[in-house]
Amino acid sequence: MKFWLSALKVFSGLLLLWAMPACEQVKPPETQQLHDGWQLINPLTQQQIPATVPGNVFTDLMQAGIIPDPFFGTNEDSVQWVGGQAWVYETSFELHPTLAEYDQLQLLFEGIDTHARVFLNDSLLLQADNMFRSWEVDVKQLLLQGSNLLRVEFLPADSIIWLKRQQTPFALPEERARVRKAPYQFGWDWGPTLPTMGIWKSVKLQGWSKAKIESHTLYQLAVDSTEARLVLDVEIQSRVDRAFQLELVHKGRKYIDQTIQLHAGDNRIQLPFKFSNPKLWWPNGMGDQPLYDFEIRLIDGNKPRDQKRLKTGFRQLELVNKPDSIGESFYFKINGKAFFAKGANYIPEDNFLNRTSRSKTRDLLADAAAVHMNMIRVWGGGVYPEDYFYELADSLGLLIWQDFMFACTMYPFDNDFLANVELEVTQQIKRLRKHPSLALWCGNNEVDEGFHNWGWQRSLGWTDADSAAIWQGYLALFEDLIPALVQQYDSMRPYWPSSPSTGWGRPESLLQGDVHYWGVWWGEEPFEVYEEKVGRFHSEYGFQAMPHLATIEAFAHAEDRTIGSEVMESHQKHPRGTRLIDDYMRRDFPVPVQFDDYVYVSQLVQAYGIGKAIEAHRRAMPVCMGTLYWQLNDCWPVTSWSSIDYYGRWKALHYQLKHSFAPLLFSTKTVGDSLEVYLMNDKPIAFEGRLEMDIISFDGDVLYAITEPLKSVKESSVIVKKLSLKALLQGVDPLESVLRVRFVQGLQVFTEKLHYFDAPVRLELPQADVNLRVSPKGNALELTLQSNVLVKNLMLSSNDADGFFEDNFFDMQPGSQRRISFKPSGKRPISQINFEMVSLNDVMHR
Ligand code: BMA
Repeated sequence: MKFWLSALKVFSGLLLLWAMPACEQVKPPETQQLHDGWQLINPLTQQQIPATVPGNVFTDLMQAGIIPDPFFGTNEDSVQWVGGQAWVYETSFELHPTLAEYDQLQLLFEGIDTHARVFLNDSLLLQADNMFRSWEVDVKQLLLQGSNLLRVEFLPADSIIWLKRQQTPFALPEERARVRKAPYQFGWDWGPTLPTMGIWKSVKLQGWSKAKIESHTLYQLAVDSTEARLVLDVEIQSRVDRAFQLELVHKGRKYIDQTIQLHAGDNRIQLPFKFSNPKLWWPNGMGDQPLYDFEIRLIDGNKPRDQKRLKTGFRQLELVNKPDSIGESFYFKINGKAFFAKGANYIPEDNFLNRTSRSKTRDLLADAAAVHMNMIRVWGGGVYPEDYFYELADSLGLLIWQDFMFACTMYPFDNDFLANVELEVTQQIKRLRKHPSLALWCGNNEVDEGFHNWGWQRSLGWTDADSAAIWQGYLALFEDLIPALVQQYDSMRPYWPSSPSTGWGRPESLLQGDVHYWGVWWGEEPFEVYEEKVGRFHSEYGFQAMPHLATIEAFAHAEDRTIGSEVMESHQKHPRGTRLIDDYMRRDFPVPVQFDDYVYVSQLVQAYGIGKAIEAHRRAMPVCMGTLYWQLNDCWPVTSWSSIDYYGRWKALHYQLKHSFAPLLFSTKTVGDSLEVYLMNDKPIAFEGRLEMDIISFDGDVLYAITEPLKSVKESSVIVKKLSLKALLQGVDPLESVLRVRFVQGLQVFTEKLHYFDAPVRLELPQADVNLRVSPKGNALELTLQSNVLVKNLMLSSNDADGFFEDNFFDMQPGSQRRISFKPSGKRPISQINFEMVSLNDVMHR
């Protein structure tokens, strides 16, 4: 039987060979990159300067010394003309001889930003109008032997917006919605207005003959550790009606080896197969991230006509959104296990996207994973990140909540707009669906919330008919078109129309779906409100802090480094930002006079507030099952909600996340006269040991001590101790002492929490005199710190601002010693690195 089968295979292979023209050579596709020799032309002056592709107008003009760095001082204002005029990019190239041999030659632009006409040797090739899609055009007939001229003429987005506005009877909340261009470039409450233009992604010629693989993925129908039931989904463009062989290979073994009949045109082929004993892929903190390499081969005769690699991990992911006794749940389950999502919102890493890189993204995402995050939300006002972003997320175990790029406004809904979005969304789904990290597709950011709560109907003077039409347009886009595309091309992935599902001012927002709780900050409520307003899944909430002092120094001269200066205000994009930071600081912290102290305390305020929110959300598990604060990173140096600034420097908040997101954590809550001690345990195991509670005066006297056995419950949040505050504080001055709660086994401290009885501003912190010794340790430096009294929020800093402290902004207990390792950046000799310290004690005693 076996013999006959293989004989049949050989025979059909021979048949295939015979069916091909005798002289035809089977060559896999090849590409020729067109990144060289570009010139940027100003059509108003005809001035030409060398240009970088991929790139954009601003960075080219900066490189040529024509404009100053828009990130410095108030330069953003003086470069506004750049985004307001037309620009031309031009290069010439010769076709590689090997490419000329292909039947098909296509010019591929992976991304054009945004409105442009592309000419090849004076023929109009295409008119681009969407930054988020790629463009592919047949050019074989247009290419010349010798030199070819490629010219891309850009129009400013504002001129297109203006034209489109003339053709519509009503205004949109943000007119930028009329173009498919990264929303944040038009200015945001953390970002400058720098609408770039340019060829922002790769441009290349690609040659192929007969057939090529257009897209590919593996659908995971059902996965467990004994078997994965999968479907290979491949799209093939063919110029011939002919049989090919399709193979799927992993480690030399063919999982699929099948004859497929292609017809000229687009072909979609779906082939089921099974994979035994897969090692499961888990989010960070829950297990490993094994990834499997597959090769998909399109065989013509017996040679590869095309081949693609696919790296994926096996996991079964589910969004559980079901009515329950409270309202409607919202949580994720992976490989059958419900888990608490911990993470942050991600915005583009730069205004000039050509300056981002795999290594910068790796650092950022590694910093997220290092503080126990397991989920990142790619927010809908930016761009769809590069492939490497998802590859890194796959390998770090960071699940991705992926918004489509729509944010904070209503959108057009004419047929052209919908057709444009359809292409964009289809391309993005096909590009990203193979990643095990991709958890959820979400239609938009705050569009539903905005329509129902932000008063646009009145402020924009919409008639009832306008309003109804705009809402119908919303439904057509987010409840109809986009989910249908997700269903068509990525049916195993959940879709959620809008984040949040309900605006934070409405009571239902805490009972169902996801919520962006902005009562704190936007609503100016005190941080304590975070403890009451706990929803089912917090996909946003946040508080601003100033960036690292060295980051401020990179954009402000010494004389501009004062609170409220013009330069500082141009790097604070929230209209009430400076005042709000000050107001919240005043409530709970001392307000320093010195600028550098103010920067430091602003970071403590943020860490204090967000720490309260995270603990409240985690305490409420399993009613609440996720907390993604706003925002992980910045796109330029600015005062913002980020926990890591533009230069990758950690604010106090990011250090604190190590504790707030730790799998095992104590949290305290005051309810009337009682103090409730919670123990949160995200791990699938129970820990056993002792609970130790001590009240220690700031000078080190132990005023109260109890110890008792303690066993944690796996994957839960439980109250492990309830105490009367009155009894606890007998003979204790609450402003001069701290309660230390520890979970101990033998000499090992599983987790520890310091609970203060009042806000920092009211504590009577003693004068601190921290002793610091520095000694080399391998490539790092080790700092040994010692204090006799309690030190609150000790900040270490160095003249090597890009060096990294293993821990920072921490409290030191009286009589304690800490060793902190410092990893130098390599930017200055180790012998010249020095350190400084400041604590809240110091600020209070100035
Ligand atoms: C959220 C985001 C952003 C904004 C942030 C802070 O709602 O979606 O629009 O930057 O608030 O205001």
